[in-house]
Amino acid sequence: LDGNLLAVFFQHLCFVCPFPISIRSGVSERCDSVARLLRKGCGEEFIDNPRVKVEVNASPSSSQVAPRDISILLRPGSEASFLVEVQQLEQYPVDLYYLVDVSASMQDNLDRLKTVGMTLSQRMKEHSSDFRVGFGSFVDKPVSPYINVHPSKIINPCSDYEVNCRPAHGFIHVLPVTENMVEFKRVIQHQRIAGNMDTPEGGFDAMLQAAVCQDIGWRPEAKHLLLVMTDQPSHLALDSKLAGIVVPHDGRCHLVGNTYSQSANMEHPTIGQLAEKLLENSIYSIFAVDQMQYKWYEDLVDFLPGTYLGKLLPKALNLTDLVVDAYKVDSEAHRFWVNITALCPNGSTVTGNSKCSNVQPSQKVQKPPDL
Ligand SMILES: [Ca+2]
Repeated sequence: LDGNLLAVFFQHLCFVCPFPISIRSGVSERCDSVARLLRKGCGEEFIDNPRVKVEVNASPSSSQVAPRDISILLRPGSEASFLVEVQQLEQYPVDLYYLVDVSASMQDNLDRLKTVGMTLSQRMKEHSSDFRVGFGSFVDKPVSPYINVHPSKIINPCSDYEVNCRPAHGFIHVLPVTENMVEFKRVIQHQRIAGNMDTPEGGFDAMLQAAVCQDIGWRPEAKHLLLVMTDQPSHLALDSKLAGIVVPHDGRCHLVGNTYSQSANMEHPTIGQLAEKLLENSIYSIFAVDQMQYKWYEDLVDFLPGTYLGKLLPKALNLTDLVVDAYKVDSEAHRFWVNITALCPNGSTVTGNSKCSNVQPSQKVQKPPDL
């Protein structure tokens, strides 16, 4: 849908026998067709037969799509339909948060961002008259073995290369989402690279904070774009055991001042945890990644809803086109066939026609997808 992220939760259902059928067939085979369960010895009265169910979260929505959450219990091969109201807000608000890996190898990209950041903002204003930007940076967990803990290296991790760079950090929220482009430009100009030891960086830690923290300044009615710029894969949950960090991530915001305070205490979030928080907060992630790491992110995006992946050319030459393309793309539902019929304000209801023309900002369009 060409508005905010609509979260539709699907769950496949099967017939279930409530107890293990036989030691030989194993617990996993309790989920099967009726005929097979009977053959395996499960009494008909015990077989659980769940029905297709559509649950709509009716809480009011101030965004362009209502309702925001729909849960569907669906059997393989079955159908369900529901009604979605789409209303174009007059100013089509968009929030774009730059989440930038500022580790040493990103120097070229960071330099480019200093010039391309404003161009990108101007291009986005062609699509939204109410466009705001924010900025945050990340590197990695600031503990050994991810950083060199020699006292001289903690202050300047790049001293061996006679380059002055700053200490590593998990996530620093630098600029809340704002319409003040002068401030945005000033903030980017002041960014400096930081040093750390190992190749993967702490991208997931930073993404989760950017998704859940109120201080980021996401507006409820806006489309939320989280632009992640990096040239390395992210550390995964459990990686940080190497540093003696064994507390699982709790999925919450931990900003003290503008810095992620639990970087050295909590593990990286799991991919599932991150996906849940992105969905909960209606956030579209855009991965702008170096070509060398493209494959790693290609494998990842299937697990993160509403994610767009783009190859970042050297020195971020194509950053503007990449973000504008990502903005235009609608995310897809995998493994489900969705049929959308738009009920237009002019009364047209042609089956399969998903678009209405000449819709005014105050008018609502209803889209009932048959699944
Ligand atoms: Ca690292």
